[in-house]
Amino acid sequence: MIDALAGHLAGAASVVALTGAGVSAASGVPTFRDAQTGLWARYDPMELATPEAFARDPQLVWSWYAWRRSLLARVWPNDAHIALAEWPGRVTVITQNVDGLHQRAGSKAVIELHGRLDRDRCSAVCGTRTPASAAESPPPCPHCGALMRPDVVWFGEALPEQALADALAAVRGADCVLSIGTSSLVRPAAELPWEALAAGVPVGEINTEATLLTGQARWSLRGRADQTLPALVAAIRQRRGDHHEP
Ligand code: BV8
Repeated sequence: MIDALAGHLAGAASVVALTGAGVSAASGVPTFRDAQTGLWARYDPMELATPEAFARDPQLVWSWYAWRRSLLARVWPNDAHIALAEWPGRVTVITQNVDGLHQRAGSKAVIELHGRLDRDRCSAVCGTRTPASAAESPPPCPHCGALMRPDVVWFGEALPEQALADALAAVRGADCVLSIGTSSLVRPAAELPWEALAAGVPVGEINTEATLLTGQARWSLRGRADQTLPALVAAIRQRRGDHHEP
């Protein structure tokens, strides 16, 4: 299956990689559905990652993000991020992840659908954004005084308009869309491969488990992204006769 996909990708001028938490798993970043550890084991991320939770208990939500930020401080991009950063040809990464690991691996064309954990933004409407604060409690917005919050998209919140528009244009105009390390459950991100299929763009999936997309994918590789992507890049290079290292 990897050879068939490599054969198509070797001739593809424009590839889109839609990535989820499974791509960062090998870096030690827990996926959203992993059981949370320690103090946070009793909380459901889906409940905490909401504006209602922040309005109800800003300190609790802020502390959860401080814990997640502390985990991120100790992780590095893994071979999946590096394979995408060294992709043989043009690749646009559309990520649901908020960890910034694609950019740290060297990817240049990255569309972030759900924001970034290393940034804060004003919880009111002034739009002020700052680097993530290490304060114990949500600091006041330097501009309007409202509480600052992590600059991520919570459940029930709209995705950044420009990012979503760019993502839709990218998948519709691609020669191939790869859905990598995502359960394909969270919308509207999960709709992007379907938009590609509707535009006649073939879809491949790389995931450790089957998803709702698997039946529609022309190529479905069951495996870890940090092992499958490097093998796929090597197979593409071989097909192209690219023997130089990146
Ligand atoms: C919106 C930032 C509307 C925050 C995140 C009922 C039906 C349909 C939709 C809804 C509904 N009820 C509510 C909704 C909408 C909701 C939604 O989709 N809910 C789902 C769960 C039913 N969506 C929203 O609320 C979105 N907004 O709809 O707004 C609107 C419109 C206009 C105006 C106002 C409002 C906002 C969604 C964004 C939420 N924010 N993150 C934070 O991080 O704290 S989502 C968060 O969870 C992640 O960013 C990620 O996107 C998601 C988890 O998904 P995955 O990345 O796929 O990770 P997951 O753990 O699920 O899967 C990992 C996969 O990898 C697994 O399949 C595993 O097998 C695989 N894997 C593991 N290891 C590896 C691997 N694969 C390869 N290699 C490995 N090594």
